[in-house]
Amino acid sequence: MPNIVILTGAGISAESGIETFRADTGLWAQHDVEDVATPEGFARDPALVVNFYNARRKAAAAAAPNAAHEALARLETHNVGDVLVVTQNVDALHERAGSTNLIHMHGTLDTALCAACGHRWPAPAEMAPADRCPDCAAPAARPDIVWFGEMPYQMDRIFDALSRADIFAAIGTSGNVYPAAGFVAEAARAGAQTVEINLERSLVGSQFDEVRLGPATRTVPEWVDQLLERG
Ligand code: BJW
Repeated sequence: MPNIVILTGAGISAESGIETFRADTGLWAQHDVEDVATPEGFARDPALVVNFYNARRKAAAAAAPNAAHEALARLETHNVGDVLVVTQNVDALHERAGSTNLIHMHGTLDTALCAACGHRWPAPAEMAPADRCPDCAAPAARPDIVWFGEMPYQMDRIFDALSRADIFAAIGTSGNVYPAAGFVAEAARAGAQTVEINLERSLVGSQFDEVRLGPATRTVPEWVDQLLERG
């Protein structure tokens, strides 16, 4: 049975109504990335950052998984291989669609993190900058999000999976942000067949064996159906 590693980015949730980052009207056109997605920005203005993520949490809760999320969940249940989804997305649409072998490498909107002791707890719909940690009581709550300059989560597990991958797919990610943009090179080094599924070629598109262009709600179910037919 093949080991299948799938990296997803904002493009897979775009048709669920969640904004991407680098589109002309995307999140980085509306907010300065240095202000809302760095530890320094959080130290300067915690209220601005917490409110940015409160609004994102509200938008994510109102969205529903689409046919692309559902197709990846279907791939996992059909047992044609060992399927690991590594998402850069902080929404919960993969798990709501039914994926269980899932890593949120850039964190999640659904938990809060104590910057003092590392404790995690379910995030309230509206976090406040002075929220206290329920474990150590420090007023040090922050969104459980990986900002620029911070180490993404579960990197050992991800690199181990990439080193054993037979198939690697990157779906709806622009290839701007590392280490995720380097996963195709890691998987190719391990001998995996690599496929990019995106509206347009990403910055690292030339490194893939195959590129499938189109909206994820069409291209991902097509790709999954072909894998399932192949058995
Ligand atoms: C569709 C579609 C549809 C649209 N259907 N497709 C120089 C060189 C190399 C690295 C660095 C460097 N200088 C600094 C770094 C490191 C830095 C980095 O990469 N910077 C770059 C900007 C250069 N990285 C970090 O700091 C990371 N940490 C780190 O490196 O630690 C050290 C380390 C060392 C060694 C090993 C491991 C670690 C941390 C990165 C944290 C990223 N954080 C953010 C924000 C937080 C999360 C959040 O708020 O949600 O994560 S930034 C933002 O970008 C977010 C995303 O997860 C991430 C990726 O974006 P994504 O998903 O690709 O979205 P878009 O909008 O860019 O693209 C959407 C795509 O979808 C497009 O391609 C569309 O075409 C497509 N699409 N609709 C199909 N319907």
